[in-house]
Amino acid sequence: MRRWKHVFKLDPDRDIDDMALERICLSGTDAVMVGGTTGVTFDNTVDLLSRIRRFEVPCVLEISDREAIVPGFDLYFIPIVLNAGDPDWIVGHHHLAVKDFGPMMQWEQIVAEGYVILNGNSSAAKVTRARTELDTADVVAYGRMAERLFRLPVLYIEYSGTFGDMELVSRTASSLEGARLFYGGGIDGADKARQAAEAAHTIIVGNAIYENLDRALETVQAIQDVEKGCL
Ligand code: 1GP
Repeated sequence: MRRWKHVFKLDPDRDIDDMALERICLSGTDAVMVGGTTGVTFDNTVDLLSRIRRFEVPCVLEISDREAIVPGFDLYFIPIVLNAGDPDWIVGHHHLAVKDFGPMMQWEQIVAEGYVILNGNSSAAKVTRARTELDTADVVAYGRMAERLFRLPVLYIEYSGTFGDMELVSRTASSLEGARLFYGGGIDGADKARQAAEAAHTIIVGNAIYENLDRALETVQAIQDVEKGCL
């Protein structure tokens, strides 16, 4: 996880055919993350996991509903929404999940993510009642809280559905000393992938998979170009 540069995020509530899934899994991405905000069930999560498992790519679950926690993933990412207006998304759902599953949890497989949701129109913002009117100093402060106060290994800046402020992302990443900055939102092709990769440690590509698969796949090569320094 600490070396990932590129991740595809697949939503169990959205259809993807076998050919498209194969292209995603063989793309050279560092990992496939399974997660979504609405309509995620145990059944559609199991189904997607079993299809991804035909390939060798690391496959992780980002948990948004404790009814849809499926065994068999490589890692389990748990969002803690630092700017949620509804405290259930900071500690409430987590408390219930650990109450139910605590004795059987494999803690070494669990990665807590400090989320900051910045697109007020996204489903994630609405569900969590996120306070999205934040400037760079606010987000840098959340980053420091995530890393230094709560010792979280990941800060996830989430603009789901729209391309965000790369200056804000870059300045926040620079303020982190050890945590990784994940960026997701509106990466729809190589150009935005390059911009995001220069600002963040890891970029997440979601919606583009379903909107324009060829362009989504180009984001993998774009990251490899950034890595090689051949922009
Ligand atoms: C969503 O951050 C991811 O959780 C990716 O965002 O769907 O806008 O690519 P997009």
